[in-house]
Amino acid sequence: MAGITGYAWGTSIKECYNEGSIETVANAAAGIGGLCQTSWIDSCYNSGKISASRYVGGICADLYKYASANNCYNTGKLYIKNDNESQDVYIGGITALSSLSKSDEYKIKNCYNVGEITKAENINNRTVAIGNISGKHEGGIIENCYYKENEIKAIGVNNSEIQESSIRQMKEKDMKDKAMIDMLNSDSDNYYYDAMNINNGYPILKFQYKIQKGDANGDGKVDFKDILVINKHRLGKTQLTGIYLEAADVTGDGIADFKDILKINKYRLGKISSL
Ligand SMILES: [Ca+2]
Ligand SMILES: [Ca+2]
Repeated sequence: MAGITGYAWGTSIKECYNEGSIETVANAAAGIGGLCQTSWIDSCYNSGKISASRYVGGICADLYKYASANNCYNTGKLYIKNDNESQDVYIGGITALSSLSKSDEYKIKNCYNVGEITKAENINNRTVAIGNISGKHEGGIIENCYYKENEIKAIGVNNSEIQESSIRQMKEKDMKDKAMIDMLNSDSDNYYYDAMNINNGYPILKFQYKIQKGDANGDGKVDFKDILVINKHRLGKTQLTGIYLEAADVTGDGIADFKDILKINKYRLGKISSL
């Protein structure tokens, strides 16, 4: 059972999210995909509470073979509820289980977990594999992933050659820092700073970013700093691109120039009420 699909095979899942609670007595539950094989999961997040009896993953329950999870994050609480002492249980901030083919295409990459992970009730003698990224990792590459510091390991049971030190534990304030965005965007630009505080200050994905006209520096406010960055752009000292250029262009003529500065200044001084 999962927020988007129970079983994914030969599928690309992109820019999907789950914000609802999924609490089931079934074996497995995940925010995005249950069993994911020969599938590419990109730019997805879960913020809902997830619970099942054996396998719980923030993004996937089982990421298997020719599969990848890139640019995904979990902020939802994850837990197992299982009274059957003969059953092993697995929880992972990104995936409960991972066993990936070793290749550049199939990796867990640029992901983070800040969701609370709680241990199973009635643990007793069974295997309980709990990890901030993967509950049990059997093989394949995990790179450039992060989690908020807690007492739980990066990988619960690690049967692969992956070094856990390659997954970084961070303090909450560092994960909310602008520098975190550059770290997650090591080879892409999928994350943005949460200027509007829609994700408690943690990095958000590109498709979540809501553009506010005039906010050319993306700090959630329209003020003199935006005029400064547009002026620098106008003079060729720095270049505004993408959503920042779009935000700067309040006149809607496709460029950011002195006319935009004048309009933002009028707005700033209360002479016009909107941009
Ligand atoms: Ca601004
Ligand atoms: Ca313009």
